[in-house]
Amino acid sequence: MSLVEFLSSLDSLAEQAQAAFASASSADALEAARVEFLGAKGGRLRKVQQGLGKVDKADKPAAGKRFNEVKQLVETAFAAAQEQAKDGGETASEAFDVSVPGEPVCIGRLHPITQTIREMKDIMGRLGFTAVEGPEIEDDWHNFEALNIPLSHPARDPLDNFYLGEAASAAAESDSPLLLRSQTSTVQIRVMEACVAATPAGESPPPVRIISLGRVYRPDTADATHYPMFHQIEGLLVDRGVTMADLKSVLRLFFQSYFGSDGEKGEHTDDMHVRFRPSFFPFTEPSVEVDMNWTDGAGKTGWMEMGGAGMVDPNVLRAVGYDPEEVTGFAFGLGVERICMRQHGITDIRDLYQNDVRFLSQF
Ligand code: FA5
Repeated sequence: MSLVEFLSSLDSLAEQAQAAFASASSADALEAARVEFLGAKGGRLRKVQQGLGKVDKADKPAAGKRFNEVKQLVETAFAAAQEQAKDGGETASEAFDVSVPGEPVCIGRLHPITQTIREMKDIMGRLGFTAVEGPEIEDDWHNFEALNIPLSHPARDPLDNFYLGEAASAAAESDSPLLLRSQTSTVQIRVMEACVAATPAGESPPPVRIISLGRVYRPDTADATHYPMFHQIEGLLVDRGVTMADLKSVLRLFFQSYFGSDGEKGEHTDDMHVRFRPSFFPFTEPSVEVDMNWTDGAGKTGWMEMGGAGMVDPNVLRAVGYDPEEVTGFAFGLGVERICMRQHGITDIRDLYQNDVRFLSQF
Protein backbone atom coordinates (compact mmCIF):
# COMPACT_ATOMS: atom_id res chain seq x y z
CA MET A 1 0.00 0.00 0.00
CA SER A 2 1.32 3.43 -0.90
CA LEU A 3 1.85 6.06 1.75
CA VAL A 4 -0.72 8.33 0.06
CA GLU A 5 -3.41 5.65 0.22
CA PHE A 6 -2.65 4.92 3.84
CA LEU A 7 -2.72 8.59 4.87
CA SER A 8 -5.97 9.24 3.00
CA SER A 9 -7.72 6.27 4.68
CA LEU A 10 -6.50 7.63 8.04
CA ASP A 11 -7.86 11.12 7.34
CA SER A 12 -11.26 9.91 6.22
CA LEU A 13 -11.51 7.67 9.30
CA ALA A 14 -10.64 10.63 11.58
CA GLU A 15 -13.33 12.73 9.96
CA GLN A 16 -16.01 10.02 10.21
CA ALA A 17 -15.14 9.24 13.82
CA GLN A 18 -15.34 12.90 14.89
CA ALA A 19 -18.72 13.32 13.14
CA ALA A 20 -20.09 10.12 14.71
CA PHE A 21 -19.09 11.14 18.26
CA ALA A 22 -20.49 14.65 17.89
CA SER A 23 -23.84 13.47 16.54
CA ALA A 24 -24.40 10.56 18.95
CA SER A 25 -27.82 11.40 20.40
CA SER A 26 -27.63 9.19 23.49
CA ALA A 27 -25.16 7.44 25.74
CA ASP A 28 -25.89 4.17 23.90
CA ALA A 29 -25.22 5.75 20.49
CA LEU A 30 -21.93 7.19 21.76
CA GLU A 31 -20.85 3.81 23.06
CA ALA A 32 -21.75 2.19 19.70
CA ALA A 33 -19.61 4.81 17.90
CA ARG A 34 -16.74 4.14 20.29
CA VAL A 35 -16.89 0.40 19.58
CA GLU A 36 -17.05 1.08 15.82
CA PHE A 37 -13.96 3.29 15.73
CA LEU A 38 -11.92 2.54 18.84
CA GLY A 39 -13.00 -1.08 19.57
CA ALA A 40 -9.94 -3.16 20.58
CA LYS A 41 -10.78 -6.09 18.32
CA GLY A 42 -12.91 -5.12 15.32
CA GLY A 43 -12.57 -1.30 15.61
CA ARG A 44 -11.90 0.56 12.37
CA LEU A 45 -8.78 2.25 13.77
CA ARG A 46 -7.43 -1.18 14.68
CA LYS A 47 -8.05 -2.36 11.11
CA VAL A 48 -6.23 0.68 9.65
CA GLN A 49 -3.35 -0.08 12.00
CA GLN A 50 -3.14 -3.58 10.51
CA GLY A 51 -2.70 -1.89 7.07
CA LEU A 52 0.47 -0.25 8.41
CA GLY A 53 2.35 -3.50 7.82
CA LYS A 54 1.62 -3.28 4.10
CA VAL A 55 3.13 0.21 3.70
CA ASP A 56 6.56 0.34 2.01
CA LYS A 57 9.38 0.00 4.48
CA ALA A 58 10.79 3.45 3.69
CA ASP A 59 7.42 5.11 4.34
CA LYS A 60 6.70 3.29 7.60
CA PRO A 61 8.08 5.96 10.01
CA ALA A 62 5.92 8.71 8.41
CA ALA A 63 2.87 6.43 8.29
CA GLY A 64 3.35 5.37 11.94
CA LYS A 65 3.72 8.97 13.09
CA ARG A 66 0.50 9.99 11.32
CA PHE A 67 -1.31 6.93 12.65
CA ASN A 68 -0.43 7.94 16.22
CA GLU A 69 -1.60 11.51 15.61
CA VAL A 70 -4.96 10.34 14.22
CA LYS A 71 -5.43 7.83 17.04
CA GLN A 72 -4.83 10.64 19.52
CA LEU A 73 -7.29 12.87 17.66
CA VAL A 74 -10.04 10.25 17.60
CA GLU A 75 -9.56 9.40 21.28
CA THR A 76 -9.70 13.10 22.21
CA ALA A 77 -12.90 13.57 20.17
CA PHE A 78 -14.46 10.61 21.99
CA ALA A 79 -13.43 11.94 25.43
CA ALA A 80 -14.89 15.37 24.60
CA ALA A 81 -18.24 13.87 23.51
CA GLN A 82 -18.30 11.74 26.65
CA GLU A 83 -17.61 14.78 28.84
CA GLN A 84 -20.41 16.77 27.24
CA ALA A 85 -22.90 13.95 27.75
CA LYS A 86 -21.90 13.79 31.43
CA ASP A 87 -22.26 17.57 31.97
CA GLY A 88 -25.66 18.01 30.43
CA GLY A 89 -26.97 14.55 31.23
CA GLU A 90 -27.51 14.37 27.50
CA THR A 91 -25.66 14.89 24.23
CA ALA A 92 -25.71 18.08 22.23
CA SER A 93 -28.61 17.01 20.04
CA GLU A 94 -30.72 16.27 23.16
CA ALA A 95 -30.09 19.68 24.76
CA PHE A 96 -32.96 21.60 26.33
CA ASP A 97 -35.24 22.99 23.63
CA VAL A 98 -36.40 26.44 24.72
CA SER A 99 -38.96 26.60 21.92
CA VAL A 100 -41.09 23.69 23.28
CA PRO A 101 -44.30 25.13 24.83
CA GLY A 102 -44.40 24.73 28.64
CA GLU A 103 -46.86 22.49 30.44
CA PRO A 104 -49.44 24.64 32.26
CA VAL A 105 -49.26 24.32 36.06
CA CYS A 106 -52.71 23.71 37.50
CA ILE A 107 -53.13 26.06 40.46
CA GLY A 108 -55.99 25.15 42.81
CA ARG A 109 -58.35 27.59 44.45
CA LEU A 110 -60.61 27.76 47.47
CA HIS A 111 -64.08 26.25 47.25
CA PRO A 112 -66.71 28.99 46.81
CA ILE A 113 -68.21 28.14 50.23
CA THR A 114 -64.80 28.61 51.88
CA GLN A 115 -64.40 31.92 50.06
CA THR A 116 -67.85 33.01 51.28
CA ILE A 117 -67.06 31.98 54.86
CA ARG A 118 -63.77 33.91 54.86
CA GLU A 119 -65.42 37.02 53.49
CA MET A 120 -68.23 36.81 56.05
CA LYS A 121 -65.69 36.52 58.86
CA ASP A 122 -63.87 39.59 57.51
CA ILE A 123 -67.01 41.72 57.31
CA MET A 124 -68.34 40.68 60.71
CA GLY A 125 -64.85 41.12 62.18
CA ARG A 126 -64.89 44.73 61.01
CA LEU A 127 -68.26 45.12 62.78
CA GLY A 128 -66.60 43.91 66.01
CA PHE A 129 -67.79 40.29 66.05
CA THR A 130 -65.28 37.62 67.11
CA ALA A 131 -65.44 34.25 65.32
CA VAL A 132 -65.80 31.20 67.58
CA GLU A 133 -66.29 27.51 66.90
CA GLY A 134 -68.53 24.86 68.37
CA PRO A 135 -68.75 21.05 68.12
CA GLU A 136 -70.72 19.40 65.31
CA ILE A 137 -71.84 16.56 67.61
CA GLU A 138 -74.15 18.12 70.15
CA ASP A 139 -76.23 17.16 73.13
CA ASP A 140 -79.87 17.75 73.80
CA TRP A 141 -79.21 20.71 76.12
CA HIS A 142 -77.26 22.84 73.65
CA ASN A 143 -79.24 21.93 70.51
CA PHE A 144 -82.72 22.18 72.10
CA GLU A 145 -83.31 22.55 75.84
CA ALA A 146 -81.33 25.72 76.55
CA LEU A 147 -82.70 27.20 73.32
CA ASN A 148 -86.20 27.03 74.76
CA ILE A 149 -87.14 24.03 72.58
CA PRO A 150 -89.02 21.73 74.98
CA LEU A 151 -89.20 17.94 74.72
CA SER A 152 -92.63 18.13 73.08
CA HIS A 153 -91.44 20.45 70.27
CA PRO A 154 -91.63 19.00 66.73
CA ALA A 155 -88.10 20.33 65.99
CA ARG A 156 -86.83 17.38 68.08
CA ASP A 157 -88.53 14.81 65.89
CA PRO A 158 -86.20 11.91 64.95
CA LEU A 159 -87.31 12.43 61.34
CA ASP A 160 -85.95 15.99 61.40
CA ASN A 161 -82.59 15.27 63.01
CA PHE A 162 -79.59 13.01 62.70
CA TYR A 163 -79.57 11.39 66.16
CA LEU A 164 -76.53 9.24 66.82
CA GLY A 165 -76.92 5.61 67.79
CA GLU A 166 -78.48 2.59 66.23
CA ALA A 167 -82.13 3.37 66.94
CA ALA A 168 -82.64 7.08 66.27
CA SER A 169 -86.12 7.21 67.79
CA ALA A 170 -84.89 5.56 70.98
CA ALA A 171 -81.93 7.94 71.06
CA ALA A 172 -84.25 10.94 70.75
CA GLU A 173 -86.17 9.79 73.81
CA SER A 174 -83.16 8.86 75.90
CA ASP A 175 -82.03 11.10 78.75
CA SER A 176 -79.11 12.64 76.93
CA PRO A 177 -79.27 11.98 73.21
CA LEU A 178 -76.43 13.04 70.96
CA LEU A 179 -77.04 14.33 67.47
CA LEU A 180 -75.34 16.09 64.57
CA ARG A 181 -76.21 19.70 65.34
CA SER A 182 -79.16 20.95 63.30
CA GLN A 183 -78.27 24.63 63.74
CA THR A 184 -75.36 26.80 64.84
CA SER A 185 -77.55 28.40 67.54
CA THR A 186 -75.94 25.79 69.82
CA VAL A 187 -72.85 28.01 69.90
CA GLN A 188 -74.87 30.88 71.43
CA ILE A 189 -75.45 28.68 74.46
CA ARG A 190 -71.85 27.45 74.68
CA VAL A 191 -70.42 30.99 74.50
CA MET A 192 -72.80 32.48 77.08
CA GLU A 193 -72.21 29.53 79.42
CA ALA A 194 -68.45 30.00 79.14
CA CYS A 195 -68.79 33.73 79.87
CA VAL A 196 -70.94 33.06 82.93
CA ALA A 197 -68.55 30.34 84.15
CA ALA A 198 -65.62 32.78 83.90
CA THR A 199 -67.43 35.55 85.82
CA PRO A 200 -66.58 35.93 89.52
CA ALA A 201 -69.53 35.36 91.87
CA GLY A 202 -71.65 38.46 92.41
CA GLU A 203 -70.50 40.14 89.17
CA SER A 204 -72.41 40.42 85.89
CA PRO A 205 -71.19 38.32 82.99
CA PRO A 206 -69.58 40.30 80.14
CA PRO A 207 -71.26 41.47 76.94
CA VAL A 208 -71.08 39.02 74.03
CA ARG A 209 -70.45 39.82 70.37
CA ILE A 210 -69.65 36.67 68.40
CA ILE A 211 -70.22 34.90 65.13
CA SER A 212 -69.88 31.19 64.50
CA LEU A 213 -69.60 29.55 61.11
CA GLY A 214 -69.84 25.85 60.47
CA ARG A 215 -71.62 22.79 59.20
CA VAL A 216 -75.09 21.74 60.31
CA TYR A 217 -77.05 18.61 59.40
CA ARG A 218 -80.72 17.93 58.68
CA PRO A 219 -82.37 14.98 56.91
CA ASP A 220 -83.80 17.38 54.30
CA THR A 221 -84.35 16.06 50.78
CA ALA A 222 -81.86 17.70 48.45
CA ASP A 223 -83.39 20.14 45.98
CA ALA A 224 -82.32 23.42 44.37
CA THR A 225 -82.12 25.26 47.71
CA HIS A 226 -81.79 22.43 50.30
CA TYR A 227 -79.00 20.00 51.12
CA PRO A 228 -78.73 17.58 54.08
CA MET A 229 -75.41 19.14 55.12
CA PHE A 230 -75.02 22.87 54.83
CA HIS A 231 -73.32 25.79 56.59
CA GLN A 232 -74.74 28.50 58.79
CA ILE A 233 -73.34 31.74 60.13
CA GLU A 234 -74.66 32.49 63.60
CA GLY A 235 -74.42 35.93 65.16
CA LEU A 236 -75.05 36.86 68.79
CA LEU A 237 -74.86 40.23 70.49
CA VAL A 238 -75.79 40.53 74.17
CA ASP A 239 -75.38 43.80 76.05
CA ARG A 240 -77.32 46.47 77.87
CA GLY A 241 -79.95 48.20 75.75
CA VAL A 242 -79.66 46.09 72.57
CA THR A 243 -82.78 46.49 70.40
CA MET A 244 -84.34 45.14 67.24
CA ALA A 245 -83.06 48.27 65.45
CA ASP A 246 -79.48 47.09 66.18
CA LEU A 247 -80.28 43.72 64.66
CA LYS A 248 -81.68 45.25 61.49
CA SER A 249 -78.76 47.69 61.20
CA VAL A 250 -76.14 44.97 61.60
CA LEU A 251 -77.82 42.66 59.08
CA ARG A 252 -78.30 45.47 56.57
CA LEU A 253 -74.66 46.54 57.01
CA PHE A 254 -73.58 42.94 56.57
CA PHE A 255 -75.58 42.47 53.35
CA GLN A 256 -74.52 45.86 52.02
CA SER A 257 -70.84 45.08 52.64
CA TYR A 258 -71.15 41.60 51.19
CA PHE A 259 -73.08 42.53 48.06
CA GLY A 260 -72.42 46.26 48.24
CA SER A 261 -70.95 48.91 45.98
CA ASP A 262 -67.64 49.24 47.79
CA GLY A 263 -66.74 45.61 47.24
CA GLU A 264 -65.86 43.70 44.11
CA LYS A 265 -69.49 42.57 43.84
CA GLY A 266 -70.69 46.14 43.23
CA GLU A 267 -72.81 45.08 40.30
CA HIS A 268 -75.42 43.67 42.71
CA THR A 269 -76.00 46.90 44.61
CA ASP A 270 -78.91 48.32 42.68
CA ASP A 271 -81.00 45.17 42.64
CA MET A 272 -80.19 43.98 46.16
CA HIS A 273 -83.21 43.90 48.47
CA VAL A 274 -83.48 42.51 51.99
CA ARG A 275 -86.85 41.75 53.52
CA PHE A 276 -87.63 41.10 57.21
CA ARG A 277 -90.74 38.93 57.63
CA PRO A 278 -92.40 38.18 60.99
CA SER A 279 -91.72 34.61 62.05
CA PHE A 280 -91.30 32.35 65.05
CA PHE A 281 -88.30 30.70 66.68
CA PRO A 282 -88.51 29.32 70.24
CA PHE A 283 -85.24 31.05 71.16
CA THR A 284 -86.06 34.57 69.90
CA GLU A 285 -88.94 36.93 70.62
CA PRO A 286 -89.87 38.71 68.43
CA SER A 287 -88.53 36.68 65.50
CA VAL A 288 -88.08 37.44 61.83
CA GLU A 289 -87.18 35.60 58.68
CA VAL A 290 -84.61 37.40 56.50
CA ASP A 291 -85.19 37.12 52.74
CA MET A 292 -83.31 38.42 49.70
CA ASN A 293 -84.51 38.84 46.16
CA TRP A 294 -83.05 36.39 43.65
CA THR A 295 -83.66 34.84 40.24
CA ASP A 296 -84.12 31.07 40.09
CA GLY A 297 -82.89 28.61 37.43
CA ALA A 298 -85.98 29.24 35.28
CA GLY A 299 -85.30 32.99 35.30
CA LYS A 300 -88.19 33.68 37.70
CA THR A 301 -87.56 36.44 40.24
CA GLY A 302 -88.69 36.00 43.83
CA TRP A 303 -87.49 35.91 47.43
CA MET A 304 -85.04 33.39 48.87
CA GLU A 305 -85.01 32.82 52.61
CA MET A 306 -81.50 33.58 53.85
CA GLY A 307 -82.02 32.98 57.56
CA GLY A 308 -83.80 33.60 60.80
CA ALA A 309 -83.19 36.24 63.45
CA GLY A 310 -84.72 37.95 66.45
CA MET A 311 -84.26 39.23 69.98
CA VAL A 312 -82.84 36.57 72.30
CA ASP A 313 -85.74 35.10 74.30
CA PRO A 314 -85.48 35.92 78.04
CA ASN A 315 -85.83 32.19 78.75
CA VAL A 316 -82.58 31.56 76.85
CA LEU A 317 -80.72 34.29 78.76
CA ARG A 318 -82.02 32.87 82.03
CA ALA A 319 -81.09 29.28 81.07
CA VAL A 320 -77.42 30.21 80.72
CA GLY A 321 -77.19 32.61 83.67
CA TYR A 322 -77.64 36.08 82.13
CA ASP A 323 -80.19 38.38 83.72
CA PRO A 324 -82.85 39.40 81.14
CA GLU A 325 -83.72 42.38 83.35
CA GLU A 326 -80.18 43.64 82.92
CA VAL A 327 -79.27 42.77 79.32
CA THR A 328 -80.97 42.12 76.02
CA GLY A 329 -79.56 40.60 72.86
CA PHE A 330 -80.14 39.77 69.25
CA ALA A 331 -79.23 36.65 67.31
CA PHE A 332 -79.31 35.58 63.71
CA GLY A 333 -78.56 32.45 61.72
CA LEU A 334 -78.06 32.65 57.94
CA GLY A 335 -77.55 29.91 55.35
CA VAL A 336 -74.03 30.29 53.92
CA GLU A 337 -74.81 28.33 50.72
CA ARG A 338 -77.80 30.56 49.97
CA ILE A 339 -75.64 33.71 50.26
CA CYS A 340 -72.94 32.17 48.08
CA MET A 341 -75.61 31.22 45.51
CA ARG A 342 -77.08 34.72 45.51
CA GLN A 343 -73.60 36.20 45.06
CA HIS A 344 -72.59 34.07 42.08
CA GLY A 345 -76.00 33.52 40.49
CA ILE A 346 -75.86 29.77 41.27
CA THR A 347 -79.35 28.38 40.84
CA ASP A 348 -78.89 24.90 42.36
CA ILE A 349 -77.24 24.27 45.75
CA ARG A 350 -76.32 20.71 44.64
CA ASP A 351 -73.82 22.15 42.14
CA LEU A 352 -71.69 23.23 45.11
CA TYR A 353 -71.25 19.62 46.22
CA GLN A 354 -70.76 17.68 42.98
CA ASN A 355 -66.99 18.29 43.08
CA ASP A 356 -67.06 19.09 39.38
CA VAL A 357 -63.89 21.11 38.82
CA ARG A 358 -65.31 22.58 35.59
CA PHE A 359 -68.05 24.19 37.72
CA LEU A 360 -65.97 25.09 40.78
CA SER A 361 -63.07 26.63 38.86
CA GLN A 362 -65.38 29.45 37.71
CA PHE A 363 -65.31 31.05 41.17
C1 FA5 B 1 -82.41 28.29 62.06
O1 FA5 B 1 -81.65 27.35 61.85
C2 FA5 B 1 -82.23 29.18 63.24
N1 FA5 B 1 -81.26 28.61 64.13
C3 FA5 B 1 -81.82 30.57 62.78
C4 FA5 B 1 -81.86 31.58 63.87
C5 FA5 B 1 -80.70 31.87 64.56
C6 FA5 B 1 -83.07 32.21 64.20
C7 FA5 B 1 -80.73 32.82 65.60
C8 FA5 B 1 -83.11 33.16 65.23
C9 FA5 B 1 -81.94 33.45 65.87
P1 FA5 B 1 -83.77 27.95 59.87
O2 FA5 B 1 -84.13 26.55 60.11
O3 FA5 B 1 -84.75 28.80 59.20
O4 FA5 B 1 -83.32 28.68 61.18
O5 FA5 B 1 -82.41 27.94 59.01
C10 FA5 B 1 -81.70 29.13 58.77
C11 FA5 B 1 -81.24 29.18 57.31
O6 FA5 B 1 -80.46 28.06 56.99
C12 FA5 B 1 -82.37 29.15 56.30
O7 FA5 B 1 -82.96 30.40 56.15
C13 FA5 B 1 -81.62 28.75 55.05
O8 FA5 B 1 -80.92 29.85 54.52
C14 FA5 B 1 -80.61 27.78 55.61
N2 FA5 B 1 -81.10 26.41 55.45
C15 FA5 B 1 -82.02 25.75 56.21
N3 FA5 B 1 -82.16 24.48 55.79
C16 FA5 B 1 -81.30 24.34 54.75
C17 FA5 B 1 -80.94 23.24 53.90
N4 FA5 B 1 -81.46 22.04 54.05
N5 FA5 B 1 -80.02 23.46 52.93
C18 FA5 B 1 -79.44 24.67 52.79
N6 FA5 B 1 -79.70 25.72 53.56
C19 FA5 B 1 -80.63 25.56 54.54
